[in-house]
Amino acid sequence: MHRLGQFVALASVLGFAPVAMAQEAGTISGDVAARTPKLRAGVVVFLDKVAGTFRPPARPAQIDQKGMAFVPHVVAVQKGATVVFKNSDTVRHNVFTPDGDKYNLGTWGQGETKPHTFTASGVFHQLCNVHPEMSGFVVVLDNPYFAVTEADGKFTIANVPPGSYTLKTWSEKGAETTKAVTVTAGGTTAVKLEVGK
Ligand SMILES: [Cu+2]
Repeated sequence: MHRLGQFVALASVLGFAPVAMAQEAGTISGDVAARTPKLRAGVVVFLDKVAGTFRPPARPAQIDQKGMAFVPHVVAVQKGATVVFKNSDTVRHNVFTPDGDKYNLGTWGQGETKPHTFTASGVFHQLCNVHPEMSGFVVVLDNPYFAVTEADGKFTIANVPPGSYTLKTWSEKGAETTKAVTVTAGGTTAVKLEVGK
C-alpha cells in the first residue's frame, strides 16, 4: 500500500474525507436520434430531480426576434434565470406566453430589449400577438445539468457530480424519453437516445 492509500485508509477509519478524495465531476456526452432528421435539433436533455439547491446563473440568456422568428427556437435555462428578449427586425414584435405566469412583455421596436425572470420550472411557449406564425420555447429547469441538441443531435452536459441519475428529454414535436445514466468521477458517459413521435 503506497502512502496515499495509507492516508485514505486512515482517513476513512477516522471518519472524514481528505481533500485528496474530493470527487471530480464527470460529463455526459450523447446523441439524439429521430426518424425525421430535423427532430434531432432543439431537444432539451436534462437530469431529472437532482438533490441540492442551485444558484441561478448571473448572466442572462438571450432570445432574438429576427427574420420573423424567435432565435434560438428553443432555449433552456435554470430556474431563477433571466432571459433578455431582443427585437432585431424592422417591424414591431410582441412577446407573450399562455403558460405558467402567462406574462405579456408588451410590443416594441427594433433594437429594444426586455428582460423576464423565470421563477418557476416548466415549458413556456413564446408567442408574438402581432405575428401568429412566430413561435419559440423557453424550457426552465430545476438544476444546471442540461443541454440543448445541435442540428446533428449531439449534446454535452459537463460538470456533473458523480452519481446515478435519470436523464430526460423534452422536444417540441417528439415524445419524452427517459434513460438511467451513471456518471463517474472524471469520466465521460456516452448516451444514445431516440426521440419518437
Ligand atoms: Cu412578431
